[in-house]
Amino acid sequence: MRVITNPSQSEWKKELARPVQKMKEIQKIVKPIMRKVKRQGDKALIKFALEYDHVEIRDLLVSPEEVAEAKAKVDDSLKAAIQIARVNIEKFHKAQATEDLSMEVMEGVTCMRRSVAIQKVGLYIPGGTAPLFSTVLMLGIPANLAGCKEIVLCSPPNKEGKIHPAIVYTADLIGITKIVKVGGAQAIAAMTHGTETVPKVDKIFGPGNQYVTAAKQLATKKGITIDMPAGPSEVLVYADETAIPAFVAADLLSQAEHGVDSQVILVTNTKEVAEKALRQVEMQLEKLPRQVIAAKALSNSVAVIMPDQQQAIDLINEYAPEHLIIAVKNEDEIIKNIVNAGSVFIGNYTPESAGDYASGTNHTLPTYGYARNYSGVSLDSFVKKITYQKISPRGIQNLGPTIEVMAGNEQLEAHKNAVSLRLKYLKDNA
Ligand code: HSO
Ligand code: ZN
Repeated sequence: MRVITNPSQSEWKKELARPVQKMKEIQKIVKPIMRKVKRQGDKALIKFALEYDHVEIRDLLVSPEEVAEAKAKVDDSLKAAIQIARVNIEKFHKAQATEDLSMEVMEGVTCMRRSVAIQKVGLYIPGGTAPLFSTVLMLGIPANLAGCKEIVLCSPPNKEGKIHPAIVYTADLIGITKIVKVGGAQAIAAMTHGTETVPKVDKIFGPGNQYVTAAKQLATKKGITIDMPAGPSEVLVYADETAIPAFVAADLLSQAEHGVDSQVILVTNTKEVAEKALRQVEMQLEKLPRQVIAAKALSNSVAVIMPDQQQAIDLINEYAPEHLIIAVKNEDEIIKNIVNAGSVFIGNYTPESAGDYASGTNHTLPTYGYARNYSGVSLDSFVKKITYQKISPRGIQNLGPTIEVMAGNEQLEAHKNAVSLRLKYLKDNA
């Protein structure tokens, strides 16, 4: 990890630059995949499984027998942990529901707003070295709570042609019945265009590698929305002498172990705080099974010594971290001034892992600086809000003249007529 001291504001962008994403080149690979899936449906998915996952898939859909097999493979301690996480995530997301709105804004003019579920959603769950069954909870639970009519989950098959048992178990637990053995860009293509097995969806959620990200971007050109633009995961820890160096290091490493392109940033008020934490990083890194990945991520990462608190806050807001851990004495003061962050973890006893798994907040969060203008996934991500209005005869008499004046001034005569005809009708039939 590089260490820099008190960089001037003009240097922040360069010093905290995120790893570049070569999206254009990746899209060149992904476009033909999208096209093939559109044309050949399931046949293309089976072909890509052979080519990329090196496995022959006969049935793309996970069968009830496979669900039972997965259930038997997940041990009881994991089942109990998933249950606790599930309850917390359900509680916090259920509380996010907003009341439907109905009000008479002026006599006879009633406006309403109602949340309606996005009808068909697709959840992508990566497999590979770290099968993220926790993401099944983070996406599946709010989709259920919102009342989405169709939920399809896609995840890549392993060498035995199976999705990781914990992913299948978790999906089944929360009532997802359409679990499909397809990964990578081809999974996103399937949910974009629809195949015999995979329904075409309205919105696609979930993390993934650069191919998945590129495919999700292409999906948006086909009228489908996505949870948010994705980049590699990241954490920024702001620590002072009240922080416990071993905890700071563990938090940095928990993010670093996600992938070689993860980025971790440490901001401290003094050189001593930074040195103590970095010493701990070295010690803990040695013992990690994923130390090669974490070490590579640390090489993209930086510790910033920033004695001035206001400057530190400005730097955090400019970087807009996906995860922000605050381990400083005047935490309330800092938090009040944070305006760009995906999710904030407060105090020495709040590791990012809590939010990653089980505290109740969602772990699908804006990366790559998108915390400036995006929220993390929540119940809201699975609904859209429809507005309604109903105007009575008295209401149109009250509001009509206002509309007539505005329409007339925009020189939109037909708009004006839509009111004038009604007002005349009411007058004639009074
Ligand atoms: N830190 C990841 C989420 C995750 N961590 C899942 C472990 N499992 C992105 O927020
Ligand atoms: Zn994580």
